[in-house]
Amino acid sequence: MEKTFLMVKPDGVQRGVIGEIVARFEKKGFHLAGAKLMSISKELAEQHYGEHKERPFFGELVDFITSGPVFAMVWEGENVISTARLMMGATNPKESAPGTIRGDFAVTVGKNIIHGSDSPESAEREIGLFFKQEELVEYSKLISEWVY
Ligand code: RTP
Ligand code: MG
Repeated sequence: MEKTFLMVKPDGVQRGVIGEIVARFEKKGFHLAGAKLMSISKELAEQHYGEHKERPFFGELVDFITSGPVFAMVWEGENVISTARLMMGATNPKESAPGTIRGDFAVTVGKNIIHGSDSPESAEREIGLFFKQEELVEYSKLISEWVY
């Protein structure tokens, strides 16, 4: 089953929306396969956002993502990578539709509440950066039968 890496960013943790965000993915029918509240080191932040190294906002992005605890998660389900991105909404909350997480909870691109992997390759890479294999659980077929 497909897996993705999602993370409530420091702004989402401080604003108390972890539960609301988890609830949206649970209600959708996805399964939580791992989760932890953690601090991100500068090194991990630079690796995680490595693709943006040359962008003018890189320093700000690293400072922000290391500015407080984050809630890191692995979710699984059919098409969970692209569907989670739809549920998150556009990167810039000015453009994210109401009903999406960023559309409902965020105002600016620098504080946009949630991260989600954007492809199967980044999902695999990011899950590996944040979680050890033994921190993830497998769901039984019995549970999945109520969704698929
Ligand atoms: P994320 O990686 O955090 O899930 O966000 P994303 O895929 O929707 O957007 P991405 O292009 O990967 O950008 C990563 C994060 O960088 C910040 N950003 N700031 N100041 C700016 O113009 C700007 N552009 C992007 C955002 O916080 C974005 O989530
Ligand atoms: Mg991204």
